[in-house]
Amino acid sequence: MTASRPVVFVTRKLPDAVEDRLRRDYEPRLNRDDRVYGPDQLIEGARGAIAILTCATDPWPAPQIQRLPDEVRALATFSVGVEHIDLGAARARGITVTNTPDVLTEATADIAMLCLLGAARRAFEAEALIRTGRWAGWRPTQLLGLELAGAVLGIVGMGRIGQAVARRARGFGMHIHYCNRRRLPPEVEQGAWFHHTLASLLPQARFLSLHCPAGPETHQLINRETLELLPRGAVLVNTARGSLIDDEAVLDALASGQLFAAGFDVYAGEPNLHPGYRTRRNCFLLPHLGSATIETRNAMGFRCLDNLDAVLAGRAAPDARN
Ligand code: 8YV
Repeated sequence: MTASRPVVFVTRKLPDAVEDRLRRDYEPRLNRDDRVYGPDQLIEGARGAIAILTCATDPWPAPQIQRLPDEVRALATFSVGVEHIDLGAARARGITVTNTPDVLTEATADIAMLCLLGAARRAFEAEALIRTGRWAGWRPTQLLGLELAGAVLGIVGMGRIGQAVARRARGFGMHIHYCNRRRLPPEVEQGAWFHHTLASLLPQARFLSLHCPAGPETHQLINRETLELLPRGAVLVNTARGSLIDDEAVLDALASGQLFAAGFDVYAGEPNLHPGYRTRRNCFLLPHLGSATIETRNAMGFRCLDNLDAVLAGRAAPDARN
């Protein structure tokens, strides 16, 4: 007779290799159709489960966490961001929350560069010219963009992903300025120019890339006032979270030329982004692909499982956040 294995509720469809490991070690309750569950379905799915493997698309505010069955001991999120989970409420229920740092750094930094290049070199307009059959041939003045080499890239939030973007941007000949809670040691800073405040960084940044976590402190930190501090014709990149920017203000800046272009991978209210973006030509828009490589999504899943293994074995979870 085989001992019954712990039930793990998995809220979204995960890569095959991750689901295989789940089947090997647990009794997984999988989401085969990848439907986004509502609050009641999330609670229903958690019945009898000892752990939940969740995603940033599932909100876990305090009232929702309070409804969870008593047996739930771990909530592992398949994301580095944890703003969708009330960490304090989980702690109060004795539920360990874990995330997936490190493993998605390089993939997300690649997408930031794609957004930077896509915006600076007008990739949307260029693709559309070809796909709509309107390209009449090469012209000396066709779709002129902005040069990265020699320009300043301002990085807001110089954590793991911000640093990985800085490494890439240096390879493109960019000068790095950054704003962070604290100054980095020289060997990490690599000559980057530190700014104590956003107000000091923005006037320097022809290109600006956001890499700070979402939260009350960073809510709409890019707004009408801060956009005015950028040099005219700047490029804004956001691969962090949509809540960092005021969409109306950004759309006005894109229309007035205060922003030359924007490159976004994340949006407030995903997937229902502000409709104004869909019709603006000077935007390069991706559907939240930051960590979307085969290697990274597998590694994120394994990282979640390493954390669940630890909590369920009574060990400290490597990525406990609460
Ligand atoms: C995730 C992300 O893929 O890790 C994060 O915080 O933004 C993405 O890499 C996404 O949030 C799905 O959980």
